[in-house]
Amino acid sequence: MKSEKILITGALGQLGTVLTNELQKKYGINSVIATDLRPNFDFNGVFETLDVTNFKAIEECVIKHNVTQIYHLAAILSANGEKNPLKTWDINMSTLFNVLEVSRLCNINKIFYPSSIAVFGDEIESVNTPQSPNLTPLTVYGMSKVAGENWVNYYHKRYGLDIRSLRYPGVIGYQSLPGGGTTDYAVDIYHKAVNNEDFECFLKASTMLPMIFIDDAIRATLELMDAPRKIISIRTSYNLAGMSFTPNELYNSIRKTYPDFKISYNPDFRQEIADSWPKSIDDNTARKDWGWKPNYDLDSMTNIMIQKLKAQYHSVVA
Ligand code: NAD
Ligand code: AKB
Repeated sequence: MKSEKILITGALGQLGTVLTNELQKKYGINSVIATDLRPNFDFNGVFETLDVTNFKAIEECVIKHNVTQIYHLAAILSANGEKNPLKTWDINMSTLFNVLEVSRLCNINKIFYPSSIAVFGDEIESVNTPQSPNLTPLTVYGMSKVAGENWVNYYHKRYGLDIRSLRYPGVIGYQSLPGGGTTDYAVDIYHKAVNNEDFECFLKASTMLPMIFIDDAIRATLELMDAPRKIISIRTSYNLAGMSFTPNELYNSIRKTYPDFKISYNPDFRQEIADSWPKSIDDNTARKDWGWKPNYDLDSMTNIMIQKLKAQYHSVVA
């Protein structure tokens, strides 16, 4: 067990729920300070209600708990972000600035900042999108992540902060629900299938997007954070790939277990966002630098998703 004290922002979100649990296993339940805007009175471990737009509140929390590492997950995602672009920019940027400044002033050892495939826009090669093309995102969320990547790089170069970052694809997991993104359909569809309900998809059947199973996403995060400092060659954010599929391919994978499952397509504003994102990602730099390799493909993910959700909804032992 290492003597680190880890602060997580946005800990009640889709990724935070699972990452908090893994960090508790790795560092000990009392070494992880989970925080979120919303309170959680049943939390298993140390929890503080914390609004990351409040600089003083973060600073006090870091000092109170002798925090040595910060995982800054709090953000507004792509689809929700488009509903109020200026507010999204404000929240995504001010929370990052606060975390960066507190980290600098309080000598935080390591920081994790999640970026996204949303940094890419309409000037990319959409198949095997490389690490460093022109970044011209079409969403305010993507713009905030591009700016965030550059600020993270700046704080590393200017102040020596050890900040590490991944451009996650759409994350798919059974433990928590997604929080307003364009890739959310790929989680929602499993919940419908397991409950024997029809599914209406907000993207077209042929929309190919990069995705990753939650176990791979969390393992990538921990592997990146454990890698020796000197091998980290990317200080903006690493491309990361898991798998790529369309709604139709996902539907067919689920139908291997639920042959009567029905899907219909009713694309909305999220179609335009998805069309501006890559179909697949070249993550060779992550593979070369710190040995990244995903373990899950579409069918292996589908098997686990169905098994775990069945257990949750129908109390079958998984
Ligand atoms: P989520 O929306 O599920 O959770 C975000 C959490 O942040 C929520 O619990 C929310 O209450 C909290 N939050 C929002 N504003 C806050 C504030 N001012 N102070 C404190 N907490 C606040 O998001 P997620 O899917 O868990 O994503 C976590 C991070 O990973 C985000 O930065 C996101 O951009 C990034 N990411 C996620 C995905 C994905 O598919 N889930 C993909 C790429 C990148
Ligand atoms: C979203 O769809 O906004 C997120 C992401 C890929 O960043 N899941």
